[in-house]
Amino acid sequence: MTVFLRLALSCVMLAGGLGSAQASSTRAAPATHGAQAAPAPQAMPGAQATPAPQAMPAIRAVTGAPASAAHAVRAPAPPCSAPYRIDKTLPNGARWQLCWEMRNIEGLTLTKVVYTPKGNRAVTVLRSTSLAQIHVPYDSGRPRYHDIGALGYTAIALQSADCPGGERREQFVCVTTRARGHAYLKSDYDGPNTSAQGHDLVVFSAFQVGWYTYLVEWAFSDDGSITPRVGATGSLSGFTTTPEHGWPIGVGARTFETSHNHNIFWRLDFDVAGKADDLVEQYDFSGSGTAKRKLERTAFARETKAVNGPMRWWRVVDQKVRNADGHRVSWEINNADSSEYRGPANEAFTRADVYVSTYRSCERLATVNPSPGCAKSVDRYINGERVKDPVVWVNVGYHHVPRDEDGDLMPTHWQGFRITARDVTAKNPR
Ligand SMILES: [Cu+2]
Repeated sequence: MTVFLRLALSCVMLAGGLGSAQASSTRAAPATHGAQAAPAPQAMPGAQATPAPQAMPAIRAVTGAPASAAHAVRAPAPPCSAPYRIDKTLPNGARWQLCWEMRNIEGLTLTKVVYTPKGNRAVTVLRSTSLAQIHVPYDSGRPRYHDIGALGYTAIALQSADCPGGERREQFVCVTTRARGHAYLKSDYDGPNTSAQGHDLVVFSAFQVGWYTYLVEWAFSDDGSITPRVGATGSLSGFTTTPEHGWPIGVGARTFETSHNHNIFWRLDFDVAGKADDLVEQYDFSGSGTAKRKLERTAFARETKAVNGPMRWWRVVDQKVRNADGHRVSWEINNADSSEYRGPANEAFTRADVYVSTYRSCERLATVNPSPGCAKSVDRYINGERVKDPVVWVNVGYHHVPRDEDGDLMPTHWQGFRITARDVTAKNPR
């Protein structure tokens, strides 16, 4: 039954005219590095998106708004039409506003993300965010997939049970709310405890890429934080190898399922408190092995790549807009949960965990970038230019060593990172 469904899916995709790009990403054959063909050009943020001629009927492009509307600090209704507009006030009074669209190449893309803490002004956070690649190299050296080339075409129509408590938008997107545990709890010597439960606005889509189902999700929390993450489920690909590259799956130790990495790249075009004056900074705390720790700040005025390190984090700060305490408004980026995969020399894009480039509309994917006349991978975007409008690329790896429990259906394995409000409000806006 499942085999039939997969074959049917492949047939539908090929009938959609996707040709070699889709054949690569459905894993009909091992993709050679950089071999994926580019689908039709797609509109970029702020422009009118037009459906590609060969688009399947189920995939919709979204009408955008004039670019000038994207950078207002104060936030009226997001400039997108009703099915593509998300405007949610969570139980504690925090409000998130954004637009979504399903792009042929990147898949689910969120734009014009605005946060309004309870009792405070609205503040822009992101001009757009989407996945930029899912690189899947196997421990035996082959295959080495680049699963994003035409992700939008692989979107799965969600059923009611797939979107619990939420609303489905245009079949492919679920918008829902989830409890996230204690927002805070404090005891009081004389009286009852003070506590509250927190909530997330969650926006996700699911994509069928070969045997894998990828859940692509962003959670917008009522404390101003954002958690982008991807869950891989569906089925294992079934590649077998020798014992040093895999793990025995099934009875005895006759077949070894190949271990592999999922190196997922996100592209985040930040507009913190408006488009202007954004700067990316790196923070380190030296003094390991001693009793003290000393704060060290590094400003990324020019395009830079960076690797993870103990206690290291980054932030995108608006150098002019301040909160009521006079502190600059920023969002912090924490990428502490990565396997930090480093590939061979011809996969230089795996050699860093965070890249900061200045905005260029043609720089869309972290590898096999489809834009004509543009560099092909994120490591090549970094060439020392002054960063006027920062785009942050976050690379999060997960090393998947198969286990018996992965036998169908495969339990979802999640990977992602955190973006936290830092000095957006002068105190907890609870
Ligand atoms: Cu896996």
